[in-house]
Amino acid sequence: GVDMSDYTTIKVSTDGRVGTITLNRPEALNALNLTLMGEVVAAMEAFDADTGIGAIVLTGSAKAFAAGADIKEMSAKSHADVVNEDMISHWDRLIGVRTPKVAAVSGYALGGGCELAMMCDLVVAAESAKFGQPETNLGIIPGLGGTQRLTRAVGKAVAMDLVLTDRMLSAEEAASYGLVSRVVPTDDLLTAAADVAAKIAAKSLPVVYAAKESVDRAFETTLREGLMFERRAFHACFAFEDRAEGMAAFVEKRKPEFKNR
Ligand code: CO8
Repeated sequence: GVDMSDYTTIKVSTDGRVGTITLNRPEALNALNLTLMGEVVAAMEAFDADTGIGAIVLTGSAKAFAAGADIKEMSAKSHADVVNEDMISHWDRLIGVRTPKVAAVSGYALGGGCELAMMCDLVVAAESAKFGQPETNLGIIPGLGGTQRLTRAVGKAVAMDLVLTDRMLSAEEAASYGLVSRVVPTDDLLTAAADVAAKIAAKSLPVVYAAKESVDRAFETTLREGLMFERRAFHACFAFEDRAEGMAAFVEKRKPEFKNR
């Protein structure tokens, strides 16, 4: 692992059970270069390995969550370079992060920036947020899930529009199409995202994992298989002490004290 204090393109902090990663390349609107990718992945994996962290907030600046892959870093690369370096597959390590990830998006979330937000489990957007996949302007197509996760989130009509025309969605549009779960005033973004993360982080960790894995399953398999996965995961919850505690607390009209974390 990387020592937290050695990060140069992100800032990392914790508050109780919530870990926050702030993309910090203001000179490039948080463009996702190789260093930043390595640091985000390392910081995510470090939080994931820490059972004292129950949710992660990923955010950028007021002006930009991230304006995409670093075009200056990519511009000189050959076909062989991008095949051999396979930079995109490193981002796939975020899929293995079990701790719920909340993207807090203000300003531009374009190209790889929009894709990074969609790799999070839910997205809270500031009123200023703008989502787009403008890659075709550069002679490339989205490469980190933009044609796949966006289409699953918003449907073919809107995904085609974004991918083929470089249209940007406002926060309100993104919410109405199902890309983001909440829109908040821009000044309230970090508080709102931290509140969402704290709610998740207060719950039983293995129960949160089971719930998240079951929702994710809906995008991977048939309804029948997904329902069976959910049923098994539901049954398995009864093996946790926290299930007994959660139900006892309800019956006794008190707050649960979860211990499996
Ligand atoms: N890469 C590198 N530098 C960038 C990027 C970027 N994506 N975006 C902005 N910058 C830099 C600018 O070059 C500028 O630097 P400088 O001051 O040295 O010229 C600085 O950030 C500020 O940007 P602007 O002056 O352009 O700011 P504006 O407010 O005028 O415009 C925009 C803001 C509209 C966001 C504009 O910067 C823009 O269009 N950026 C590029 C958006 C884009 O095309 N994104 C897609 C990139 S391709 C991609 O993401 C492929 C993903 C494939 C997977 C990759 C995995 C990581």
